[in-house]
Amino acid sequence: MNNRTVFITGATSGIGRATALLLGKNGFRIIAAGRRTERFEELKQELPEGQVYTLEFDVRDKVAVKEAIQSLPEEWKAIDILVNNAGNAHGLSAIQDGDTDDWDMMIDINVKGLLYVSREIIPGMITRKSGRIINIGSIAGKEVYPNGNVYCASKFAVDAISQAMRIDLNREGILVSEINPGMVETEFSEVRFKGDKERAAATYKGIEVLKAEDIADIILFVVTRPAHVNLADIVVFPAAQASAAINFRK
Ligand code: NDP
Ligand code: 8X3
Repeated sequence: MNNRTVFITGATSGIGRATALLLGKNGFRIIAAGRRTERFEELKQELPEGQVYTLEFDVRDKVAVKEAIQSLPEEWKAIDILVNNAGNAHGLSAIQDGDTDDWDMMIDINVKGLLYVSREIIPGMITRKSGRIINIGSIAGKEVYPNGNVYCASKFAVDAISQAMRIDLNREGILVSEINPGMVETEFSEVRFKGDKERAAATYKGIEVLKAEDIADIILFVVTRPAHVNLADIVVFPAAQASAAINFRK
């Protein structure tokens, strides 16, 4: 079952990092991608030697995505599982006040980045007639919430792409799952609020939200199901949350 190779985007932080660690500790070979290379060293130290291969690229740069994936050494080229996790929210404003640079970032990273990485990795899976793709969507891709507009749109796109991938890749023997978390305490809100740690912390104040490790645990469960089982679409909330915008139990 293990000794399979997992490619994880956004492995330098939050959900991606927790997934790299958990899957790595469970014997999977990890290709960890991200931009903050200084964080790769720490990841390497926490996993057995030779179990992690790291790749630096910005998912928005389609040439860099291609070159990085094509640069993988022969023994790392056969990717069994792709976790499309890199992504973030940038800003939280009413549509009429939105910053167009923030909009570009969310669409370029969360939607186009996911597509570029997938486009480069899927052909190898098709040749081997096997593979799993896990797309990290969001409850924001199922329900729109106030001021979430373009972030929600980017995650609705991830939902549509996941459904489309599942159909197109079914005949190729590739299984596609989408995991849609509610609130998870990571660097997500710090990025959304452009480094304002106080505002980020206020998002989770008084609520017990999910941890990155909770999502990693679900990813491990999904990828260790027998080959005839596909968990296609999962929504996961903290117990205190019941929708994207309302019903927080404090
Ligand atoms: P973090 O901010 O902790 O991690 C985001 C990761 O994405 C980082 O590793 C970052 O790496 C990577 N990333 C961001 N931009 C780029 C880029 N341009 N190129 C390459 N990598 C990039 O957030 P989370 O762990 O919370 O987010 C992971 C995923 O989970 C996202 O898709 C997010 O939308 C989704 N999600 C998060 C929820 C939450 O409440 N936290 C809830 C639902 C979904 P680096 O900066 O090193 O490149
Ligand atoms: C992140 C979840 O609801 O904070 O995708 O936007 S939410």
